[in-house]
Amino acid sequence: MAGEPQSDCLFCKIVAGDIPATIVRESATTVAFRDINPQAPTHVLVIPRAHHADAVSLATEAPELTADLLREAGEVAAQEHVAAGGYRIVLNTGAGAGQTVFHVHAHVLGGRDLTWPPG
Ligand code: IU
Repeated sequence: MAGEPQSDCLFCKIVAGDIPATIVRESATTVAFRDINPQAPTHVLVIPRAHHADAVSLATEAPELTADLLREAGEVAAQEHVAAGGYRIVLNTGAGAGQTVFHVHAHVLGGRDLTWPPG
């Protein structure tokens, strides 16, 4: 069922505390932790505690959590001192776009110049 923990989901395991992660921020509905393969000086993933596969699934199944996710991404940027210089929130959606973990996660990237278009 939408939102239920998935036993084979790595990010559900991070939420449960079964796999370690460097958590930088938590809210009632979200967890934010450092990406293990950072692509910028600040690279934090923000995820809902509930399991939803991607951004569009989240917006369809639990629209209020979509707002939580984006607000927390902004809070992470402020906490990491990258908000003033500009930062990027990335929601890779689908394998063809590079999504490898199918528990929605917002990448918060900052602390360097970010080029456009992304690769
Ligand atoms: P993607 O948008 O699905 O490609 O992003 C998945 C990210 O999860 C990617 O940047 C990985 O480095 C990151 N990640 C992680 O932080 N910890 C993990 O244990 C695993 C992946 I697996």
